[in-house]
Amino acid sequence: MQACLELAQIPDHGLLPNPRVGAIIVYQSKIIAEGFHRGPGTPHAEIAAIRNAEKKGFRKFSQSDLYVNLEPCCHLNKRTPPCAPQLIEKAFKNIFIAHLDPHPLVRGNGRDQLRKSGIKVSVGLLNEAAQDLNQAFIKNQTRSETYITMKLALSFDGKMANDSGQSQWITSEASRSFVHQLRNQTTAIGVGSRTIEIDDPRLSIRLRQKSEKFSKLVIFGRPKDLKSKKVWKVFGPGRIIIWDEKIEKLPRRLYEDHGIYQLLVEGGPKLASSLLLKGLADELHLFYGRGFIGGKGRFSLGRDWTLKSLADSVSFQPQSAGLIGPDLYANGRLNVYRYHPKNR
Ligand code: AOF
Ligand code: ZN
Repeated sequence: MQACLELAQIPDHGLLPNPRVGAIIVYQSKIIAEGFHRGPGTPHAEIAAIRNAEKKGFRKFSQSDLYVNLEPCCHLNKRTPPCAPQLIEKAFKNIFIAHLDPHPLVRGNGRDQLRKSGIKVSVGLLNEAAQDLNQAFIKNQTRSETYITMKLALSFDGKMANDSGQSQWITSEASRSFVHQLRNQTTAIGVGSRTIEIDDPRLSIRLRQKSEKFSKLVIFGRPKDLKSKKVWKVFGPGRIIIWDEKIEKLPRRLYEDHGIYQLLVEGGPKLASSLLLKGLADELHLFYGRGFIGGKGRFSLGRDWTLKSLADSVSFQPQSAGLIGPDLYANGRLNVYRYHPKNR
């Protein structure tokens, strides 16, 4: 199953609304073929593995086991035909699944179809690790809400700009190019209107193919003179969403009204502070530049918070940390989403 999780992570672009899935076929204790999902409209991992096996002339599926990190799908009227019937046709001996699919039309139905055909199905190998891999998909499917990640570029003493408002550049070119990889994973980018007014960023995604270059942009508040800003040229009116409602409604409204599966918020301090304090940010990407910039901290994170004690701190669960160029990078989660259906 660990091999499935590794395969699932091969694509360097986001797959949403689809999950990351890897599959392997094992015959007589040997891996015969591997497969992984490359995104909406392309074959699911199990089918990719079967095709790869067939390409090698392999036919003994009924004496083989299949490992896949997500329950095989069984629902219709979507981009690709359901996988469960195709696995039944191959009559696998055993199928090992990490966790059930939280999609409302699956939720154990795929597993039940497979079992009815006589295939032995076991659910639960590396369950938690597999769910960690698909946090956005699980939040989308179980709550109908957008998964919200946040990138913060901070000086080493935790400021997002110096007291005169200068923020370009607190982190190095290496970190800024890594941010393009983060943008490549997401459905939409979010910024505060002050960032648009003052920094006038392009917010483009260097790594994407031309045809799918631009995702959506959510601007918090109404920036002055938007039509003269670079993002107006990059995204165009059809892809810009102006958010001026209560921030608490953000995850549901972005998901239901705008089809945004994942939002990457890129500052500034007021917006970031409010998303953090209200528990709306699900995941953090922290970049600490190596400079101490001092001052009063007009643009430090949480400047307007009035937390009574240290016990009230907003804290996250670190997942990874290291150096990117000269900068310190840490990634962590504030919210964890799990699909553990009862009686299933
Ligand atoms: C799997 N293996 O590799 C994926 C699954 O529109 P479609 O046809 O791509 O179907 C998308 C749904 O299928 C998705 O929401 C999820 O429930 C399931 N995705 N299932 O067994 C895969 N990508
Ligand atoms: Zn499928």
